Amino acid sequence: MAELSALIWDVDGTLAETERDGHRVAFNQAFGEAGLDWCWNEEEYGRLLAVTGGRERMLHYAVQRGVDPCMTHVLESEMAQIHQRKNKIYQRLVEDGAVALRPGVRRLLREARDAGLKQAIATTTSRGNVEALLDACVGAEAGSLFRAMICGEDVLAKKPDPEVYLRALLQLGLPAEQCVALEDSRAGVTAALLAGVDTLLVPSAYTERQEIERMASSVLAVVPDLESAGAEASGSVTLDHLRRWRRARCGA
Ligand code: XBP
Ligand code: MG
Repeated sequence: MAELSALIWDVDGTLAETERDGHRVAFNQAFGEAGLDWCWNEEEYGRLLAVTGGRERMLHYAVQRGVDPCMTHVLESEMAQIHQRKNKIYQRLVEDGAVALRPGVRRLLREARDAGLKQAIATTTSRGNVEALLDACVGAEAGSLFRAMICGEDVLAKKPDPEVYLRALLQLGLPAEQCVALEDSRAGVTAALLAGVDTLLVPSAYTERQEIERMASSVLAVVPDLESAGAEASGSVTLDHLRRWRRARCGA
């Protein structure tokens, strides 16, 4: 079977729990500044996460609230402006320490680098948000970790479309069979699997139990976080675990 040569990392929910205390808070502040009476509580935001991409999420919400479809072009430019402001607010929150890397992320990033694996980022979020998160939570080391970074601006279709993964594979110069993706959401797992990349599911605070159960048979394994490889494989998630899960999956 193909050797494991690269890890492809999702960002929001996987590298860090960015949604509840980062993106959601920033959206609400931007709405307030724009004079909108929108306020997304934790529960509602969880439902809205089914729509990937912040701008797309806002448009979806506006249409849900019954905005006149004839006003869509006006709405789109207004949403784009609010979204830009939201990202600025998000980046400030991240700089101020609102989010931290999830358990085990730094360790596995380093283990993969030290073992000579390539690593990439494949995310739906905006590039400035990823850069702010890496600056605040990973620091100067980020430069030595990632060979490729595909963000929301780089694709025509966001997750669950596989485009972000296909582009990451292209930049890594590797076939899907040599890579493992790390994802927290249904949209992310779908995107990775459609690109042919084996996936480890690390559910985040917003991943619903039912969705986890539905995805469990399609992924390499489901672990609560990267410091706990699960009941059958004690300890933290290491490259050895990933290799073992890949072998088990292809029956080798
Ligand atoms: C998560 C997303 C993003 C963020 C908000 O992406 O769907 O839309 O919620 O970021 P992933 P933007 O899990 O692929 O990292 O407002 O920049 O879209
Ligand atoms: Mg995610």
